[in-house]
Amino acid sequence: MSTPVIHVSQEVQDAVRENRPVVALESTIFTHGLPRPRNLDVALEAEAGLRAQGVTPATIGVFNGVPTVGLSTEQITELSNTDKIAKASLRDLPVVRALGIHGGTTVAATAFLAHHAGVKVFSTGGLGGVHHGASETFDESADMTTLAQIPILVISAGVKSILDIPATLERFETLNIPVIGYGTTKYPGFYVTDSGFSIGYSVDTPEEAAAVVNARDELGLPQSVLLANPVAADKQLPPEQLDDILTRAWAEADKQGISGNASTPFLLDFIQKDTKGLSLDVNVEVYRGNVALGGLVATALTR
Ligand code: PSU
Ligand code: MN
Repeated sequence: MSTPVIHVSQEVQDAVRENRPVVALESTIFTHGLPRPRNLDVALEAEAGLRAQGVTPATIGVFNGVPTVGLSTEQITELSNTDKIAKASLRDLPVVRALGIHGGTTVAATAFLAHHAGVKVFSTGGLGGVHHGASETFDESADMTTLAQIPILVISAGVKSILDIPATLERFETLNIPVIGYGTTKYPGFYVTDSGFSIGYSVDTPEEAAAVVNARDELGLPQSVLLANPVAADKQLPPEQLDDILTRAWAEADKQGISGNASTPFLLDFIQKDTKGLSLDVNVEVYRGNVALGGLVATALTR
């Protein structure tokens, strides 16, 4: 028997086959998005939270070149402590595979691998999107174009506040990717409850979200459904503070010539330092909420 190129853990295989709820989780959030040692705590807490809901977690990443759906605790621990680990988006998978190295998978790569394993729900923090100045730099996350081709449900708190949000929403429209708010038609702004931009639809229950996913599948449409779950208003970053921080973060990135896939980690790190860790608490809170909602929708989808 040959070893499959993509490794799906036995636990995830069993849960998918038996129609039990599974939620996919990305690894870039703990390999690049969050500082040590909090990154590992957050990754393991997300898994524990899902298990407490009766949901199987499928943390996804690349371990020694093997794209893996359902990393073990030991593997998550090693990835979260690896210096200069690759940030693996979809285009990087063949490279990290061939080189046999570790990689933290972005939303794009995670969605691809989750769908390959038959997992229908994927919870993350913030999606990649259109960066400011993209009309000149062309810096648009492959998350968007990938999600246009992968039929999965992605739960996020919107796109990261560091992005050009209206441009990102326009791209989602062009790419036929539905964006639905959870209990709101105000598009969340990751660190803040309301980005200031509106979206067309909202659902109020996990069952309604599951119904949208089922309708997408019945129609045979190939794209992801995006469920945008806002952080609670009393847990958000003070909105008036955010605008000022973002202006300085962009200016600093410009000054240091940061570009490409280094932009997101740089900007997130700048905001973390500037808010003395407060943005980190919000980031973790946002993620927690999305993981819990993912568990509820995955459960609703099994009924
Ligand atoms: N949200 C966070 N931290 C992160 C990311 C999102 O709070 O590190 C990651 C996700 O994995 C997302 C990626 O897919 O950033 C987007 O990177 P880029 O813009 O280079 O495509
Ligand atoms: Mn980019």
